[in-house]
Amino acid sequence: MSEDPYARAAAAGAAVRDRLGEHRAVLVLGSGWAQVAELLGTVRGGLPMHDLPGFPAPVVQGHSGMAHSVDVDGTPVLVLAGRSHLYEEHPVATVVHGVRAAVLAGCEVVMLTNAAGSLVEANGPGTPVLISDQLNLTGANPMTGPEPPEGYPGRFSDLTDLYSPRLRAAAHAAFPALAEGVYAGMLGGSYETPAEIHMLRAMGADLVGMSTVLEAIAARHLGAEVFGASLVTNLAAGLSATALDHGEVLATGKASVGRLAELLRAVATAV
Ligand code: 8IG
Repeated sequence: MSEDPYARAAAAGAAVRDRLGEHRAVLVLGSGWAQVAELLGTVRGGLPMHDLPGFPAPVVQGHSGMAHSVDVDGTPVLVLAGRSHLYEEHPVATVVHGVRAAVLAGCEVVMLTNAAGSLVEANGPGTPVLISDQLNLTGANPMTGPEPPEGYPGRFSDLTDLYSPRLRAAAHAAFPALAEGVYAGMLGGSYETPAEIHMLRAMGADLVGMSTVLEAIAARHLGAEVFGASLVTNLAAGLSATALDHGEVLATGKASVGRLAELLRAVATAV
């Protein structure tokens, strides 16, 4: 396998086209969004992601992320259920590999979803929040390393309007009351202290999590239109008077699955 992450992603993209066909959009499902997959549309096919070149072998035995081809109201969408994180000590090129592969396979839209903590009390557990912009506080960036090879855009991508105003408008048209916020992407490995949440609030963050920001940068670099949404599963550290009840979170998540699917369908059909 090539040392060049773009060649690796192109090879994975070719394998996706070969085995699952062509797709207009890729949807990365974060935790809390898994049950949404079956409500999106008609599943045409699927395979374990680690069958494709460049994807890491499953960490837990027999527990690999799946790539599915789903027809969403006539729009073919590649659904990636599972992702790699920096806190697992995956290199940044591995973290963004799925998104790069999908874009190089022809996906013009990248839809990123995640579970996140909320810094806004009004957006409690179970609330879907549209990502309007991001703070990449991971300390990593997919555009570091060797210059992108011949035929790819240069590294200093313009990240103004990183999250597509057009797709945000489509989401708001379908759900006028939908909350919107800035997502702070952390390296993770632990949650934050209350002091760190206080800092993030002063920096303009509304959401906090451990994914998405690197994938968004890599997708934009390759010219894709980016959409992002978080499902709030907890209020960030120091904001909740009571300790979080996990059962309650799961119940709220379950109750919102239908709305989450409707939201993604609205965006997918705007592609
Ligand atoms: I779910 O409160 C979820 N993921 N960093 N902080 C960070 N990541 C998260 C949180 C949170 N909740």
